[in-house]
Amino acid sequence: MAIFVKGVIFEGVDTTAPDCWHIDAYMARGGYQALKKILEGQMPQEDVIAEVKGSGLRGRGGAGFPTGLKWSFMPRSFPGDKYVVCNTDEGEPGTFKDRDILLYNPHALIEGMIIAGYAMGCKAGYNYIHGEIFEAYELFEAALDEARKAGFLGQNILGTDFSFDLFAHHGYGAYICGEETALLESLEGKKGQPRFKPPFPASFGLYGKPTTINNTESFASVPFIIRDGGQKFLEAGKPNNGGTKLFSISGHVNRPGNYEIPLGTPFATLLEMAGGMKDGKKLKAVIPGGSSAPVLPGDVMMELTMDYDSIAKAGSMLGSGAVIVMNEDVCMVKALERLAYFYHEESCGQCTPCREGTGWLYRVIHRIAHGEGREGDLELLESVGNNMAGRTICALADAAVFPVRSFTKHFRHEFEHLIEHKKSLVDHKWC
Ligand code: L3W
Ligand code: SF4
Repeated sequence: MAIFVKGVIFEGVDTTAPDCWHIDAYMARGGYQALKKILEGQMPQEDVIAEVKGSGLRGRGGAGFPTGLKWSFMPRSFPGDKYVVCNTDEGEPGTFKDRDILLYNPHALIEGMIIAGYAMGCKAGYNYIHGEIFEAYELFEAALDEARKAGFLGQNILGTDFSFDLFAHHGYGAYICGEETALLESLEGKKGQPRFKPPFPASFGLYGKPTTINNTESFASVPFIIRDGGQKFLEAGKPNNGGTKLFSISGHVNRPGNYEIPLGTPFATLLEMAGGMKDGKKLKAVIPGGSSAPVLPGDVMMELTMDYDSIAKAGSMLGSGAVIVMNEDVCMVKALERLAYFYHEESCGQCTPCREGTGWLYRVIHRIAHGEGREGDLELLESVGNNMAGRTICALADAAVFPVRSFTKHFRHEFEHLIEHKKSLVDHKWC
């Protein structure tokens, strides 16, 4: 995958060099200076959190929740253990950015997690890594060894009284383990099923202790924020949308891959960076933030900038930054069928509306896609969706409903045509 290097994580990283992930290469790029700055300069914990707050960094895993605010939820005077956990359980269809951080710049994540541990008074951290990315897992373990040998992990880091250790944990390949509380259950060795929230992990997390969970990209952005200042990070993006962000572009573009660009960059520019539309075909639709984000018509996307507020205003979500580009040949019914199958397959089954509803959605969309749709099926989809969204323990049910609502809203004529004529409006040989 190509990585277009422009942002705070991949600036100066030569991803074609086999040794780019090593600690020496990282330190030559200014790595671990942020950690030295806070430990040697004895920067108070609250100042570190204030710097992260000031950066405008918003969670890069999907929800876009302000990272500094989340850090400030951790109880300061809690007498027992507290934990910091990284969510590298990247499983959202379209998303493939976090594995590249592990493969090409793992020390940025390690340094970010150590700084987080310091700021929130934690002695241990875990990185929960998706169960199907073996090379990235092994490489991250090797990077942890390097950090330990260099004295950045372990007891009395850099001769101070701050001690912190970090462990990698290989997940099990289930999408639902990327939901933060399911991840915690899985990390504890239990079945990976979401817990009811509240309480949030900040008060009841790993082993029932205060825990902060952030996405890989969020942690990996922290060294830059501490070293160069939150203000500089903020200015790299736009107000309320600080910094640069990794976008994973897939679909009908000439150069799919990860692109790290300032938040607020026009979608048209990003598309151009990715080499434009493959075979000169027309842009039909874009899912701007991973499969859970509502789909938008191509002409709407061409007017938007890639940031949380712009995409939300248009009725979708920036999510994890997974941009799925679809050309004029895509049958939107078939595309939705594939997504519906995914959520049906990945529902953990705890909540009846999700367990049964995802199956209903899939079966109805499947029959429409296969020329067996019935009059009233679109209304049925709407009704099933209304009985799922907002009625379950976690957001997976909502995530299954959003694509159904948006596909049937923006591309209704394709569904109606298939139901009426038992034939797709477009040739869908791509699927
Ligand atoms: C303490 C409060 N903590 C909120 C914390 C909460 C969490 C964060 C955001 O879903 C989305 C989902 C997917 N006291 C708090 C509090 N928090 N209020 O803030 O919380 P929330 O519930 O808004 O989001 P979430 O459950 O983390 C994540 C969407 O992301 N998504 C999924 C992407 C998947 C991947 C992947 O596979 N790697 O990225 C994409 O769009 O649908 O809506 O930490 O504890 N009062
Ligand atoms: Fe499990 Fe679905 Fe309920 Fe989430 S909404 S807890 S995935 S059944």
